[in-house]
Amino acid sequence: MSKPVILQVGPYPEWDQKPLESAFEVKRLFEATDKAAFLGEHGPDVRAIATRGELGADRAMIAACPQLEVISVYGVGFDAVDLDACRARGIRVTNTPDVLTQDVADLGVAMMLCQSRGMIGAEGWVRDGSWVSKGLYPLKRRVFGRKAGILGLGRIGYEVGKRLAGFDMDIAYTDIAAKDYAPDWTYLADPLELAHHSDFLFVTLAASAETRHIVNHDMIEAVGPDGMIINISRASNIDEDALIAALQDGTLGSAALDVFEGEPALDPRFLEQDNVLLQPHHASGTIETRKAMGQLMRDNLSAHFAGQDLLTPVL
Ligand code: 8YV
Repeated sequence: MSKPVILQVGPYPEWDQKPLESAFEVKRLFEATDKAAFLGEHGPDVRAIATRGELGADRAMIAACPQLEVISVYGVGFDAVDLDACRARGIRVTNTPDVLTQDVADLGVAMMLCQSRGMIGAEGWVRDGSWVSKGLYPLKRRVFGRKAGILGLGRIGYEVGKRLAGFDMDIAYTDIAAKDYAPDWTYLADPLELAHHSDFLFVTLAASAETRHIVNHDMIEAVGPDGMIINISRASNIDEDALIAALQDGTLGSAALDVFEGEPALDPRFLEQDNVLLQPHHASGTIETRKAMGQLMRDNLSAHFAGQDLLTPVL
């Protein structure tokens, strides 16, 4: 029996590539120089798309695959998949929630600690001989006991909060409603109020058209010159121009970012700022988690083609 044809949007580690290719006939879109021509040639045969969180599947890609049945996202975020186009054609969508939650939360908290304590600069201080020639490293800001805000108390936000509780932080959060699983933390319905509360504002909400630029100029100003914004969600949740301007003029103390508009080609103005920690969208990037994500991404495809229930359906 012939294998189902799938369109692979971006590369995966070798440990995913091999089993994917043994189960499916894989068309590697990411290797094509002329993507439109590639889609024109192979799209008519494609029954599934295997993609990544930040790459998704846009309307044109979906339209180029008239036999498309399912899109499997390697990642929890599915904001880059055109869900309306999928709904209109009854195309199923899956993602990889849960398996990455802990690692994403770990990196967010690590970014806060790293940036607040100036660890990147401190490393340079040792390596370039400043410790010997200039003496003590400049003093930085404490983390423990300060105020944290979590914008979006979903799975990842909750795990961030659990870690922050270990630093005796005063934790508040915003979500569409108060969460009964977070009785010790303060619920603030208004994101602006949350920003005023926060020395450290974690952006952990799932991105959508509705959340675009939810962290706007007013929110950034409210976090303030002693505050930090940590983004481990999607760049679109923050008005990046307003963020850069605030980092430049000191309206905002600092930021720690794992996601960027147009990544990996980020706005070059970020590179001129030493009050921002820049990370290459790797919050889920541990071997353990990426293996689990790859397995779940493939298991969803296999379940679909075996006529079984999808393990982690979005649509
Ligand atoms: C990426 C992510 O999928 O989970 C998400 O939504 O954006 C990430 O986990 C990962 O970087 C692999 O591309």
